[in-house]
This record gives sequence, C-alpha cells and structure tokens, in this order.
Amino acid sequence: MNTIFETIKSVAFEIDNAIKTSDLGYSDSENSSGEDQLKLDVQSDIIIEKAFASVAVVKNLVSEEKEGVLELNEAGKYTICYDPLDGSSLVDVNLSVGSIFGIYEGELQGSNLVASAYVVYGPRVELVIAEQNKKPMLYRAIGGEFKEIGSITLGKKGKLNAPGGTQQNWAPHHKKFVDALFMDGYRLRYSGGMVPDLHQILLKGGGIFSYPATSDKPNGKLRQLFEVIPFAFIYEQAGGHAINDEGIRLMDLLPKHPHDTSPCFFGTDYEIIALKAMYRMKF
Ligand code: AFP
Repeated sequence: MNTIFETIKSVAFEIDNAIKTSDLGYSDSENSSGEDQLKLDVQSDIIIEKAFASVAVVKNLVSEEKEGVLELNEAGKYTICYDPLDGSSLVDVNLSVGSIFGIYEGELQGSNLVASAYVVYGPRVELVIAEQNKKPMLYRAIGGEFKEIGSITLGKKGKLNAPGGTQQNWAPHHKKFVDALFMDGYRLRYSGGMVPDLHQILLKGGGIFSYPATSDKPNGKLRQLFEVIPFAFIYEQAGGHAINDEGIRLMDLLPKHPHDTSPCFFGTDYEIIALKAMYRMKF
C-alpha cells in the first residue's frame, strides 16, 4: 500500500506542475460521461496511468476520463479508481481543483474500498490519505516533498453549508433543508469543486456538502467509484457521515457500471440528523 501512496505523492507534483504550466484548452475528445475533455484532464490521466504502470500491486485502473477497466498487472491485488483532475473547468478561473483516488480490493463496491486519498491543488498543495482503522492524515507539500501535518477529526456540528446542483432543479424538501440550515446560521461555502469544498468542511471541523437527486440528474452528478465512495470513507474515518438520499451509507453502494453516480451527503452529526428528518429517512 505504501508504494501506492508514494506514487500518489509523485503524481501530485507532476499534475501540479501541469496545472501551472500547460495549455488550458479543450482536447478533441469527450469522457465517458459525454463531457468535453480539457487537455489538462487528458494529461493528468496519462501522468497517473504511466506512474501506476510499474507498480506491481496494482491490478487495474479505472479512470473517470476513460471507458471501462484498464488491466495493468495480472498478479496485482488492488484496483485504483481515480478522477485525475476533478473540477478541471475551474482551472481557467484559478480556483482550487483536486485528484481523487479510491483503492479497492476485489469487486468494485463500497465495502471493498480499503484506502483512499485526495490531493488539493490550491495556493498550497495538500494531500489527505485515509486507511482502515485510522484517522485520515493531512500532508502538505513543502520544499518538494509531502510533510505530515496531523490527523483529521470532525466535530459534531459545523457552520458550513455546501449545496450542489442547480436550485431550480432541486426537490422542494431539499430546498427546505438547505434554507433551514441558512436560517440556523450556516454560511454558504461552495466553489463548484468537490475536493476543495469537502476539504474545507473536513479541516474546519464540520458542516454539510450535498449533491442531491435533481430533476435533470435523478441519480445525482457525482460518480460513485471515483468521487463518492472515496470521500465517504474519508468522512467516516474522520468521525462524520456519508449517506445517499435514502439514508443508505455510501460505503454500502454497489455500482453496476464504473461511471454510475449517486446523490450524496457528507457531514457531521447535527446536519445529517437534520437531513434525515427533512427527507423522512429512517434513523
Ligand atoms: P467538473 O469535473 O465537470 O468540473 O465538475 C466538478 C464536479 O464534478 C464536482 O467537483 C463539483 O462538486 C460538482 O461538479 C459541481 O457541480 P454543480 O456545478 O452542478 O454544482
């Protein structure tokens, strides 16, 4: 597992360099969700694929930017599902973006995720790694290497509200839930990049990030294997919660296709209890 984490650290520096120096235009291709790919998306994907090609414990790679599964080493143990550059459309306005990695052993489903990590490319480059039975660990890039900063623990209640999706397409009970949080004193913190938005809630001790089912995206927007499950693991390891709109743990999701999406809610005790009450979920 350590080789995988060391590889993530080295690709983080390469991708950070690409963000700072490369062409920001579109490539000629679309990803498997039908979105136009930026040259940076493609470049980040290639950086990750090349780096893991020589890591013997990695059996397969599944990328948000590719259709299907890429077989690397038959004798390998782990499949890495990754989003090479989440929020890449924010690079041209100079907002923070990220890379997300879910490390699975066996079938690609929540219960088989054994570790996850994400990198935030912001004013500083930071990395969070989560492993089983440990608090997630925060690292910061200092002088060309990642220095351990400390473990991350969520509190019971936060102050931040990060509501995703277009309001016009929200269900009435979702709008009521978001409005009630604002009436309760919550502050809006939403950049449109799930990595920095979820990172902010984690480091400020709590709050809620939501990407609900909407009238135009009934299964939500965020992808289970590359985005939702890796972050669900990190939130739970930090002492928080991660559920879908039926109250099911995101770690219990069973994706049928690598690019399946799910409505998702990540937060601390107080906000998740409020969500369950408003959505009439079982406690
Ligand atoms: P892109 O990868 O297409 O830039 O989308 C980013 C993202 O997947 C995620 O990082 C955000 O939380 C979410 O989309 C924002 O979507 P909305 O603009 O619909 O709220």
